[in-house]
Amino acid sequence: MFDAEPLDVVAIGAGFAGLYMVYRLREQGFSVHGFERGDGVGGTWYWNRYPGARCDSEIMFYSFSFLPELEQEWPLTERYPGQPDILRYLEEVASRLDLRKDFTFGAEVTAIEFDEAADRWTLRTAQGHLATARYVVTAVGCLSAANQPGFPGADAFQGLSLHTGNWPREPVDFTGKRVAVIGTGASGIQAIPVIAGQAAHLTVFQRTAQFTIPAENGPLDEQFVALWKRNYPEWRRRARHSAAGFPYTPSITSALEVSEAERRAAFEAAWGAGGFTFLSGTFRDLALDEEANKTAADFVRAKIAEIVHDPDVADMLKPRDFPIGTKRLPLDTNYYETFNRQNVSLVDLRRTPVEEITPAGIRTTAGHHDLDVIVYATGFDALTGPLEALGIRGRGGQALRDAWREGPQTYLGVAVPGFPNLFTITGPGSPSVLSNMPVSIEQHVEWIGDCLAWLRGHGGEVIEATGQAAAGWTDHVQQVASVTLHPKAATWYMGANIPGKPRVFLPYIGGVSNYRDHCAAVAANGYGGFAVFPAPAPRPVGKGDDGTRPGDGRAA
Ligand code: N01
Repeated sequence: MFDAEPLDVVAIGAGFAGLYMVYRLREQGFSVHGFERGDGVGGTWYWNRYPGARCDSEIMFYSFSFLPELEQEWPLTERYPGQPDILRYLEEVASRLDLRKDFTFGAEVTAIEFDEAADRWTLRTAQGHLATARYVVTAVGCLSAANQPGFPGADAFQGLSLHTGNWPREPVDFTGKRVAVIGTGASGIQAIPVIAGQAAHLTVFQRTAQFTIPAENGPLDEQFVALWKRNYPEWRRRARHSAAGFPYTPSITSALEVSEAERRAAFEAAWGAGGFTFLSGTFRDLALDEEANKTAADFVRAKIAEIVHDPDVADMLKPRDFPIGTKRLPLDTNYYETFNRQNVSLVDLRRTPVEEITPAGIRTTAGHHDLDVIVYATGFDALTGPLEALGIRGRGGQALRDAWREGPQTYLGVAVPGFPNLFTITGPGSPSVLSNMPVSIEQHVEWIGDCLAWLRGHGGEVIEATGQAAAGWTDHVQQVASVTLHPKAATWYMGANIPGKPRVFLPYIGGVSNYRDHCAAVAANGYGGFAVFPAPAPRPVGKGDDGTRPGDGRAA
């Protein structure tokens, strides 16, 4: 139970990040409490219960590395874990570590204000909770503020309206229903084949056609699992020191230095194997070079033409206006095949835009679609949205939303100048959504835990990223992105899906391993780029008073 005593730390969110952060700080002897708007743990996996919801990271490395016993005991059944499996996993973590007692659930944080006289944060929830703490750690995820398009008439729809990112707890039965799915990103692409299997009729409203690669999901072989479990520490090490948090070896070959036949064979093999290695494991320059990228895009467009029987529908499904991989590449199970079903139709919103939602359905410029259910698979106000929704006000009462009017300014994606003692797990400017999330979350949690231990050991109470350090890091984030094809596409990585949002590349694409080294160097250098008050006395670099080296520690 939360008893309103002043705390060392408040954490917000009870997904992977919040659970580990609260556990870590509790073990370090800090008084810490978490607030979570859902009624239980799970974060992303609590809210995204839509049919077909499944993780695109393989199950072997979509888990914590700091729980070696659970790692050995947890069943690895399917290649990709479904939403219910991941939710069960996080519930098990919460039970084993006895974490629920350190959280208040059903508590939506709406205001977090820094009191400069006391150097403390005051936090309020919509449900009336009030807390004060020296430090605040946000663990609210990158994709937790649902993007609900403002179609005229949407509120008047008499049927059921659902958003994939805010799905009800009870399963929705689509049997006999006329259903619309608006949006064909990773969520829509997972949901569409499953809903099509239940609904009387499914109409897919597509604004931008997407590339997608077969997931090739299926049961895992027992021998494979046993071998994997025996070598877990090495796989984890490789994931930490990789580009994207996956323990695979990237290709070193250019798509342009091999013959057409070799290129096709590589793409065909990766398509058959399924998964993200279609991009990273085939050729090294698909994300960097337009000509190389086009070879992969052409391959997928040819696959769409092969799979989809109706040539007009196939044509509508072929993505043409962005390089493959610049929008997050979804993995699918029978996505393109679904458009061969008699009960599925496709509406191209570029040709026939939505005019309005009516009480009975959706009217486009081509006519009216009668509907019982509308599923909005329209994505999220990514990375900045969940943070700005917390109502954070830093020095001088400045709102985070105002500080980030031209785009987020962060130092390492974990701290913001003008907002002392605030840490943002997987914030903008960190690898976050470009990586296997548990790997990036663990790195941030451990770095923050080490930082707070170091402050305590050095008598520091306030730590704040300097404006100069944040400006330098923010420039670096943009510069690294500019080497890739990403800025050429209008994507949520660029803030382009939200009207009025500044167009800057939000995550850090320099790689998980480089990023980890960078953060470790900052810590080893006495938290260079941060101002600390009271300033720590000069002391030999390396040893904190609690006996840990900054940046080195792991929880268990
Ligand atoms: O959202 P999206 P998502 N009118 O933004 C369309 C992660 N994820 O929820 O492309 C009509 O990708 C929009 O069209 P356009 C993953 O990182 C992970 O699918 O903007 N359409 C697009 O088609 C992913 O990238 C997993 O033109 C509108 C769609 O809605 C991220 O979440 C599973 C519209 C939104 O696609 C977000 O994926 C699922 C409008 N006004 C998701 N507004 C796993 O690994 C938007 N759209 C499990």
